[in-house]
Amino acid sequence: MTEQIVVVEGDGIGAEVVPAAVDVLKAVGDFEFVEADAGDAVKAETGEALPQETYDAVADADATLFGAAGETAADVILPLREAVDSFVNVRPAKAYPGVDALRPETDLVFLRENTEGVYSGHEDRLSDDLSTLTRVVTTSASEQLAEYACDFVGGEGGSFQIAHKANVMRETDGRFRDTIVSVADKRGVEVEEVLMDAFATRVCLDPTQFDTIVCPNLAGDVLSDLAAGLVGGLGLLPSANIGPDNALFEPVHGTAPDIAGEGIANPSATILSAAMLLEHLGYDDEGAAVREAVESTLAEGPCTPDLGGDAATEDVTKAIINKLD
Ligand code: GGG
Repeated sequence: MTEQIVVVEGDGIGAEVVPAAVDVLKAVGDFEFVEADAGDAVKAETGEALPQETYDAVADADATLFGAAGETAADVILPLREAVDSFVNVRPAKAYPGVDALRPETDLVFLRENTEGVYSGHEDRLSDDLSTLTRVVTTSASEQLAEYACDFVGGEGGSFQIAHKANVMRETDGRFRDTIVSVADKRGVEVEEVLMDAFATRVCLDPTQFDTIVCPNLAGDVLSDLAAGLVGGLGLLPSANIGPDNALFEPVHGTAPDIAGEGIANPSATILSAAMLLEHLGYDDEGAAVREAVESTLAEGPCTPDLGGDAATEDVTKAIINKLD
């Protein structure tokens, strides 16, 4: 059976890094690619940022590769994650040999709650003076994340950290924390609790204190971007939005409007996201080969300007593909 991969470039550098990753996927497998639109440009043209046919295609696909969304992020990314029923956003943040990193010893994976918290979309303008946001935390979503985290660290005898702020948001982060700890306890998995503000400091000072960090939605978004700063930038962080039967893969970075259209965006994050996609579909050898090709290209060059080089997106992509032949 040929798997169907939906490809949504989105805005800005999404239109440069996603085709690069598709070329890499074509080099290692035989997939059916279906292109679908979403984002600022589509909204300007049609009035809606996420056409229903894109939502349906993503929901029905074997997997989706997504680029980036700009001003319409809330109208695109949140519903797309909902389309795959994604309860966790897996964000590895790893320093690679050859890349000038603030903290070369960094090797972390963030497991970010993916549908709730302050990204639940319940915002209201109540008056000229007052806007509100409803923060949603359910036991069921927290349990699903906790079970995934326990499996991720190998089950009984494993361990992970949880970054929360339950000392202030006692009800919402309290429920999140209590549920995660209770599931982990039943599974024989050790949990270290860290207040998320303290985590931000401690991870900068010594990232080796942490390995797998479970976070509420916004904290996972922010803290993984912080970790990107430790390893050499956002051009290096891939992510996987995992649902029970479907998944969507995207670089952690956004549209990068400052360099969009110049052909110099770092494709590594999206190509590493494609490696996660391959592994998700069961192509473990191909996924590992793509990851190794990215790692050796980061070590030997060429590299894009964000990493101190002067190569184009296309040059880096070709170098990665050459290593796969
Ligand atoms: N490729 C991911 C992207 O477009 N990031 C921009 C952004 O605003 N992300 C928010 C989020 O990941 O929840």
